[in-house]
Amino acid sequence: MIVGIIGKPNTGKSTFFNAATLSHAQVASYPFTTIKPNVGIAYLRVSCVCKELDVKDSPVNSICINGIRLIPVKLIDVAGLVPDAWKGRGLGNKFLDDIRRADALIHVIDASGSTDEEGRPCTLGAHDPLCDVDFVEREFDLWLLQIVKRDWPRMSRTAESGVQKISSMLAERLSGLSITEEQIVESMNSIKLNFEKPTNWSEEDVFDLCRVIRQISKPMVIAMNKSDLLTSLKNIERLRAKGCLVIPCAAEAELLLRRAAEKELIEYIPGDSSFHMLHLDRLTPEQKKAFNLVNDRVLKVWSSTGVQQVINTVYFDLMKSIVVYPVEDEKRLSDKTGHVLPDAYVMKVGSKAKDLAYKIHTDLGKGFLYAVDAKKECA
Ligand SMILES: Nc1nc2c(ncn2[C@@H]2O[C@H](COP(=O)(O)OP(=O)(O)O)[C@@H](O)[C@H]2O)c(=O)[nH]1
Ligand SMILES: [Mg+2]
Repeated sequence: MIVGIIGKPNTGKSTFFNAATLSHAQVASYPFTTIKPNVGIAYLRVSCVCKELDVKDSPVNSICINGIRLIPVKLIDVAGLVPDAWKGRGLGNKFLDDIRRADALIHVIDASGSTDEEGRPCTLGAHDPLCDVDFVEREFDLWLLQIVKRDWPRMSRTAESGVQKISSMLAERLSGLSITEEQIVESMNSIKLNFEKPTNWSEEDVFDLCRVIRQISKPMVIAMNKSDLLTSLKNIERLRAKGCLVIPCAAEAELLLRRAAEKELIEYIPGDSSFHMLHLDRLTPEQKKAFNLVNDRVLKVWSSTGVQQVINTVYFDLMKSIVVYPVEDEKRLSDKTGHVLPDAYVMKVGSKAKDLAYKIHTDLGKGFLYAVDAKKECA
C-alpha cells in the first residue's frame, strides 16, 4: 500500500512529506528496500497490543513508545499539479507517473488562501481554497477520460461483439494505474451503466465512469494546511459544511516539533496534542517564541498539528486497514530469537492469515499450513 501527496504548488506538500517522514527513532529492520528520492517512510500511530496483553515488547519492524506503536508505511511526494496538467502542462506527466502507484491520496490544500490557482503567492485570503478541491479532481478525471477515450469506438464495438468484456478491456487499459477490474465493475454498477451496450454510453456516461473509478480506486482525504494562519479557520469550516472529509493541518508546525524532538529539546510523539519542553536553559528566545506560537495557533485551536491524523485517516478510514502482530511462539508472543511482539503489519481488512504469511516472506506463504489467534490462545 502506498499513499500519494497531491495538490497545486506551494500548498506545503513537501513540508508535509518532510514532517511525516522525519523520525528520530528509526526502525531496526528497514522493511522497504528501494526508496526513491520522493518516496519516504511515514508512521501509522496505533495503541500497541502490548498494553492489552500486558507484556513488555521488543519491536523489530516498528517502534513502541510508552504503548504507542509506530508502524512504517510508504508515502510519495508527488509533483505539483497546475490547471491543464492532464494535457501535459507543467509537470503534468511527472504527476501522473507518480500517482499511478498510489492506493490513496492526501490532497494538501493551502487553507489560508495565500496562493493563487497556479500556486503563486498572493495576498493572504485572496484565493478561495475551495476551488482547489474541484480543480484537482477535475484534472484527474480529465486525464482518466483521455486514456479511456483513446480508441473508444473500436473498444466499445469489440466489447459488444462478445470477444472481451468492456470491464476487462478497461482494466487492461488502466492496469498501469493500479486500478483493478473489480473496481471498474463496482464503478459501472454504481452509476448503472449497461455492460452489454457500451456503444450506447454517452460522452457524459464515460466521464461519470472515470469520476467514479477515480473515487473508488484513489480515495482522497483533504489536508487543509497552513491552519496556523488566521484566514484558514473560516475556510476549513466552509469546506466541512460541504460534507468533505477534511483535516486541519499545520505541516510546518509538525516539522518544527519533530526536529525539536530529534534534538531532544522537547518531548513529543507525532500525533500528540501537546509537547513538553526540556532543557529550557538551552532554548533561545526565538525557539521559545516559535514553540509558543505552535501552542497558541495550532495545538490549542486544533488539538494537534493534524499530520499524524491525516496518515491514520488514510489508512484506517479510506483504505480500511487493520494492524496484525504475527508471532512464531504463541505462548511467549515472540519470534524465534525471543523478541516479544516483534512486528506489526498493516493489512487490508478481510485479509487471511495466508496473505499475512506471504507479506512476511514468499517462502512462508508457499509453505503456509495454519495459523492460530494467539490472543484467543492466551485467554
Ligand atoms: N504558515 C504555514 N506555512 C506553511 C505550512 N506548510 C508549508 N508552509 C509554507 O508554504 C510554502 C510552500 O511549502 P512547500 O512544502 O515547498 O510546498 P509544495 O510546493 O506544495 O511542496 C513554504 O514557504 C512553506 O514554508 C504551514 O503549515 N503553515
Ligand atoms: Mg514540493
